[in-house]
Amino acid sequence: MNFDNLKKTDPLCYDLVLKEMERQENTLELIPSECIASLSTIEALGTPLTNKYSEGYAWKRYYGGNEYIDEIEKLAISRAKELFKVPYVNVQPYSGSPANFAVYCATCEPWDTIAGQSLLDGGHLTHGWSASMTGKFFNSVQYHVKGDGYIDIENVRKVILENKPKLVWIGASAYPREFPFKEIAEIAHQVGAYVAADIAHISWLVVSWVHPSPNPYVHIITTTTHKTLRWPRGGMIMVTDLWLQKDPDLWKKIDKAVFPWLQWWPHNHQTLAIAVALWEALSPSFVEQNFQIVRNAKFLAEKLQEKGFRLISWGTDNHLILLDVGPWRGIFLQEALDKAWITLNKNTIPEEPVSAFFPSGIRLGTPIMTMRGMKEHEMKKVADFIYRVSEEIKEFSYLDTKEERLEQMKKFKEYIEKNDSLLKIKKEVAELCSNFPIYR
Ligand code: DSN
Repeated sequence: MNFDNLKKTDPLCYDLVLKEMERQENTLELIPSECIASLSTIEALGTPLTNKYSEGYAWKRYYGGNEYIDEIEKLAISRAKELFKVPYVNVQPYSGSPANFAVYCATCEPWDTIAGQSLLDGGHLTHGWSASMTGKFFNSVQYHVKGDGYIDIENVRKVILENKPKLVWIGASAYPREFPFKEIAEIAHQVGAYVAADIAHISWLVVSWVHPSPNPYVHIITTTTHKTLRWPRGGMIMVTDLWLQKDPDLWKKIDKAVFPWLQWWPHNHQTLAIAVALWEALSPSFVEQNFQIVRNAKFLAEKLQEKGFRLISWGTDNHLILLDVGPWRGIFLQEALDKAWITLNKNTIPEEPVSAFFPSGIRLGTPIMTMRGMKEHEMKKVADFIYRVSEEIKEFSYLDTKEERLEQMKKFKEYIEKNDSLLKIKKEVAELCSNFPIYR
């Protein structure tokens, strides 16, 4: 990759890009929602398609000069229909959150009741959590997982039958198990709710048939495009045959919700990159890689368990693993691992004893490592790195008073800054990464 023009025009930004690329190369990236966009999609993102305004949909634009943009958007739509086996797709949402908000606009009136999995139990902000406007503009009721980490179907039944939501979300950001699409949708259908599956984290599993598809049970499917699909950033909304059976015209509401209710101008360079990524995803190597992501996650989970870590739900069915590391330890581990160039995120666990800001868990996943070519042999090393970092900071744990905790955090930061073992692990991590370059 070269950025000669950027280098000439803005050396400061050029330098920051190089630094970030170097960071990505040398880091073991375990955040399960991140991926490596392919070089072709990155090239597509850098095309002059970004110059064009295209208010509206293909062949119905307000501005002229959109004949090629129309072709591109149509191509993205037809490839998405083929990949996801759905009759209707909108590829214009800027990302997952705007896509989800468009679903609310298409199906609900303000203050209608909606239901989703609680954020603290692995759910997503946009499924009605109070920190998002979806939890303020709607009467949000939340369902939970059980102490063992699996979705509590009896709780789902109670929440839905008692509150009769207009819209029910199925999907989450930190759920290591298969989603019970059928069970939740059957309950939601009893109260006549719209059912939306947000498959952002697992869309690649669904299209590779590694996870059962929600298509037969739900009306709407949303996804981001930049997680394990290996695509550029963006969002999509799909309508299934089930919805078309219910109301053949309802897809028009989705289109209307995206444009003109919420967004105006599609990001054409992004649409192009999505079209290219869809083309790549229709190839068999895409499916094989997805199987390896799951194999790596299961193997890594096993190795972490052998090292004595407590896994939520005792394992994983997908690309992510949730570890219960103890109160406040989520933040300590995230920061110490960062020093060793291992990146993951702190996360709440089921029945979280502290809070989302100082949670008791960490969330990690295998997509990027697998995309770099790492397999089971490397997963064993990764488990070992995490264990060694955890041992290095084992004296830091939750303290009773706020003053004690603040004092301890200060000491912790000084400690990890000067820790030689973390530095040694960082060198080993960089060496491992150097054998698996991101863009070969
Ligand atoms: N915040 C994203 C994640 O990391 O899972 C979901 O939107």
